[in-house]
Amino acid sequence: MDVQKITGSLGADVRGVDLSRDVSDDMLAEIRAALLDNLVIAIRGQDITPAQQLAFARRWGEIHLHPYMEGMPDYPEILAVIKRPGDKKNFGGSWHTDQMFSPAPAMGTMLYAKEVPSAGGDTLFTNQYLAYESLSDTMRALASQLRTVCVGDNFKQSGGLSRKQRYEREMTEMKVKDPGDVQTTSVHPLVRTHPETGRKALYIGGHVQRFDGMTDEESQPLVDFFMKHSIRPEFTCRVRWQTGTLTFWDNRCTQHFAVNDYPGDSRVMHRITVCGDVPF
Ligand code: AKG
Repeated sequence: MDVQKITGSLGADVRGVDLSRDVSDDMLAEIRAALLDNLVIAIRGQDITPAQQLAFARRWGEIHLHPYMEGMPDYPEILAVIKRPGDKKNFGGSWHTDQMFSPAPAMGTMLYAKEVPSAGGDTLFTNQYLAYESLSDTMRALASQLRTVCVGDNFKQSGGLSRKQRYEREMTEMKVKDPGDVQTTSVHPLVRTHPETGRKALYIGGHVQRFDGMTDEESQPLVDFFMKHSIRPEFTCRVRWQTGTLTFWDNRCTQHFAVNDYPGDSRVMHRITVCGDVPF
């Protein structure tokens, strides 16, 4: 397996892996090491079916079902992330970490590129260990005391419309559902400890509405500071897709952002999220 870093902060291109074949335990351990070292790995040159992607994802844990989005008809565990020329909504087009509104958010996400625009459509990632470590001692101490209230459906920011109502107007092919009884508001520590590496990371993203025990007004300037800090350019990398790239990212120590810079073009990805732990 060949691993080439994308930037000095995070991200690596991985070659020499064939996910259409059985992945041995040794190979899986190498992939895990590459993920934990680089936080985001772009496994290049794959040609896999939905069943093969699902089999690979299951090696990492249970599959997390998206409470708001319908999966593919034959593979409910796989969400087709589709953007067509007329679509207003760019799924993932703000900085976030996946399913932060869940009590046990997704550990990792794998996105497999089926169709990519002729130019653009990259995904940006940012390293949240660096975001935490680069705070002053005083700010780190403050951050360690804060807990975020994370919501799946931020009515306030969306003119009173539900996520389902908004998405139905703004997307043509992605199918939205109501979450029903699934919990979509959760409180998490602003600083979390990665359960595998033991390192501390800032845990913030677009689902954060406010800090627990504080008003919206009190929270907003601090939320804005932590968001702005967490996406400083020197913490980031950019994954450029090719058809057949499978990018796997660790949601416990990163945020990501899908860039919408391909007007008139289409982009189709197959997405699977793996369940994670309750952040601590
Ligand atoms: C997500 O799957 O959570 C996204 O944000 C999509 C990222 C992308 O399409 O590049």
